[in-house]
Formats: sequence, C-alpha cells, structure tokens
Amino acid sequence: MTSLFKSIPVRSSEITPKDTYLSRRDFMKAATVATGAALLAACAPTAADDLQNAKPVPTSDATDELGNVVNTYDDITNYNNYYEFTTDKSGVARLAKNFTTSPWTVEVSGLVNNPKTFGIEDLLKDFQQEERIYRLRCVEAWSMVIPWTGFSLASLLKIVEPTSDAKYVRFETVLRPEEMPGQGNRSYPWPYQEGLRLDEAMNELGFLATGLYGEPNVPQNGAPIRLVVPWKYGFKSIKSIVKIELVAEEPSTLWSAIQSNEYGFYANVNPNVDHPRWSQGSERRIGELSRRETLMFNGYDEQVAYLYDGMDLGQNF
Ligand SMILES: Nc1nc2c(c(=O)[nH]1)N[C@H]1C(S)=C(S)[C@@H](COP(=O)(O)O)O[C@H]1N2
Ligand SMILES: [Mo]
Repeated sequence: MTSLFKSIPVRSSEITPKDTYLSRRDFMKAATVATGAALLAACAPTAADDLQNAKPVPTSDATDELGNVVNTYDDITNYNNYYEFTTDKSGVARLAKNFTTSPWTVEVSGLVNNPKTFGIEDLLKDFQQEERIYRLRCVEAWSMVIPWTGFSLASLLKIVEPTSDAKYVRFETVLRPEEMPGQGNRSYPWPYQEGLRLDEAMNELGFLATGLYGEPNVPQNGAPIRLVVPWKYGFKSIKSIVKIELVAEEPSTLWSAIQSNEYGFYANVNPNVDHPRWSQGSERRIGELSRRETLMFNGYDEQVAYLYDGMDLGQNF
C-alpha cells in the first residue's frame, strides 16, 4: 500500500486573522457602526457598548488549491445542516445561538493503549492549530468552500495509540435535548453517530475543526469541535463531538441506520454513483448561478484513492 500521508492540497497561507478578511466594503460598514456607537455613547452607554462589540462580518477572496474562492462567512454560518436543532437550514443559526460549548470534553477511548478525556482547551493548546481550505459537498448536491482552523485527526489518534484490534473509529455528537430541540424528534436515533475505517481516519486530510474564518467555531457549524472529511459527503463530518471510540467492527451511523439504501457507510463523493432519488453528477455551489460538475472524491482523489484500491464503489457507496 502507498504511504498513508499524502501531500495536503491546501494553501494555508491564504488564511489570515480576522482583520485581514475585512474587505473595504465591510470595513466601511464597521466604520459606520463605530460612528453610530460614538453618537449613542453620550446618552446610552450600554447600547453603545453592544454596538462597539458588534463584530463586522469577515470576508475573504482566499481560494482552495483548485482556485475556488471561499464562500462568505455569512453563507457558511447561515446555511447549515444540523438536525439536532432543526431540519430548516436557514433556521439552525438562530436556534443554536445559545448552545453551551464550554465546558466541553472529548473522550477518546475503546481499543487504545492510552485512553484519555481531553478538555477543549487542551485540544486547542496541545495540538498545533492550522488552517485548511476545504470543499464541502453535501449529499443533497449543494457545496461550499470553507476556511477551517483545527488539527489533523491522525495527530489525535496517534496520541491514544490504537491497538492492533482497532479497525474503525466511531464518533458521537453530544446528547442534550434540553438545548437541542431537534433531539425531541424521535424519528432519528440520537445521538448522531458517524464512523470511518481506521486507515481513512489516519489519512492526513481528516481534520478536527475548532474554528472558521480565523474565528472560534460557532454553534451552527459544530462548535466547539467537529470532524471534517472533505472527500466524503457532508453528513460524515459530524458536529459537536463528545466521544471518539476505536472499535473492531464497522460502527452504525445515523444516516445508514435510517436509510441504508440511500446513505452508506463509505459515502465517498462520487459523480458516477447516483443517489436513488437524484443525480450526484453535478452540484450547486452556494453563491453561484450555474451548476458545477462534481469531482471524484470531491477533487481529493490523489490523496485518498489508494484507500479504496480494489473496492467496488458502487456496492460500497
Ligand atoms: N451532529 C450532526 N453533524 C452533522 C449534521 C447533523 O445534522 N448533525 N449534518 C451533516 C451534514 S448533512 C452536513 S452537509 C454538514 C454541514 O456542515 P455545515 O453546516 O458546517 O456546513 O454537517 C454534517 N454534520
Ligand atoms: Mo449534508
């Protein structure tokens, strides 16, 4: 088998702290807010404080390695799939606004020599945070380009030392129905679970995202920590993770438990294998008018195709 670690097709230098994301137009908006705050300050100090703390919306013309410009912060944070809150993509941001992301721990356990529960602050401090621009292709045939910050999944797995019996990695989202109204919907087997084969999980593209656009992650995008597996359909990129378990058998996943004929365990982006109800040959990039061709493995074939040598991807969809 070829090396597990292929070169990473990202241009991390493109990602810069929030201030440099500000376009001139947004800078002007921010300046207007500041002026308003100054005017208000004379009579209403608290309102002025709120306005001064209001963050301008970051924007960027950074691109991925294929030249795709990143989506706007506004698109990325207001068009979401997060069924624990709602199935309405434009409603997630509002419902998730007050979701508690601190304190937060991630238990890494199962078939490992060094099981460990990490506080989110340890994950931010002990793992070198880097920036990666990744394409996200939802199984529903829309897509975005997202500048994440975080660290490689492989680097975390190496610390806990999977045993030779470990063949798969299972991920679990927090179960907190009192804060997540969608978890009251009994048609779904909560908590959300996902899984990867261990060798897939060790591929250097696998990423645990803690931030977005140089800012800490926001609840609607899976704060404080979510998986990003850019060569697979978006539903594999599980949000708000509290548990990562090394196991011997292929784990059950939320979407294949509900509809195994439509959502398989592998879920690799593949323009040649259609969803039973729609074509996967093209996609709608949020913010664009015409459709784009969908790329094999979402354009990451050089990095990941070796993982599926000899597999029938029509059967293992
Ligand atoms: N826990 C959890 N993770 C989830 C989902 C979800 O409903 N719950 N939706 C998935 C789907 S279908 C997609 S396309 C991506 C969307 O990520 P984004 O909203 O950050 O763009 O999150 C994935 N992770
Ligand atoms: Mo999705």
